[in-house]
Amino acid sequence: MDGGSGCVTKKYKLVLFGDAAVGKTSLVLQFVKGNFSNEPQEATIGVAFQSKIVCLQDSTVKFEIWDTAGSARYQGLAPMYYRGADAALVVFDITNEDSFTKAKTWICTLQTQVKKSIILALAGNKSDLKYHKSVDRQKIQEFVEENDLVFMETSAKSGNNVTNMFLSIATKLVEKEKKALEDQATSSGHNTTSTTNTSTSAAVAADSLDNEGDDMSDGCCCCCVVL
Ligand SMILES: Nc1nc2c(ncn2[C@@H]2O[C@H](COP(=O)(O)OP(=O)(O)O)[C@@H](O)[C@H]2O)c(=O)[nH]1
Ligand SMILES: [Mg+2]
Repeated sequence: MDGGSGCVTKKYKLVLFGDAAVGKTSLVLQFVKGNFSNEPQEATIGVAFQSKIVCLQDSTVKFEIWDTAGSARYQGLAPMYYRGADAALVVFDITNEDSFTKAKTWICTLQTQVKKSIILALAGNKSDLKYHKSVDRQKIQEFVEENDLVFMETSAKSGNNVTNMFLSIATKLVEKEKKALEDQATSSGHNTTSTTNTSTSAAVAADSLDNEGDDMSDGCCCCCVVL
């Protein structure tokens, strides 16, 4: 869609997975609304939906964010949510080894069950609790490299790396789509002049479905974030 600004908006489905209480809902709320609550978030029932627009230099990405419930009770529903996903963000709590083990299982499931082109990202959340860290960084790093993941330590509480994480995923999605189009053009014998440069500077605009009076669904950027 071109909202008259020359920006073409691409929609991508992004699904969050991970153990209960690792901070999935808090990360989404921090990203979409800039809010954090120390109170436990109301346990997600099945899935919660949010959306947000992210403007890169030469394209605009609309994330349709599916925040799934971490509890075992809802895990049978997972295929319904990851089917057709363009990106998955698996979250663990850096102070909780079991949640890292669970995150590895999620990554493995997604690699085997979901389309090959999916972007997989891993967030080690609660980085503000640095004195409580228990998951070994070396182990995380090895896992990230072996599986070619986007990885960041994040804090939904302080906001650390929250926007960066989503912008990195957006950038990867756009790059991947451009490459696929170029490959297609090459294989059909056409020349393409489209650029593969993706911005390192980006801007974001909130498009939460329940943002009161926020009518930015086709809008571009309100503030700049440098990756
Ligand atoms: N210290 C700290 N607490 C967090 C962070 N993210 C979430 N929490 C807390 O962890 C609990 C579970 O968060 P929630 O978003 O509901 O987790 P979810 O079950 O994975 O969606 C809540 O009490 C949050 O306030 C974080 O980055 N740092
Ligand atoms: Mg939740």
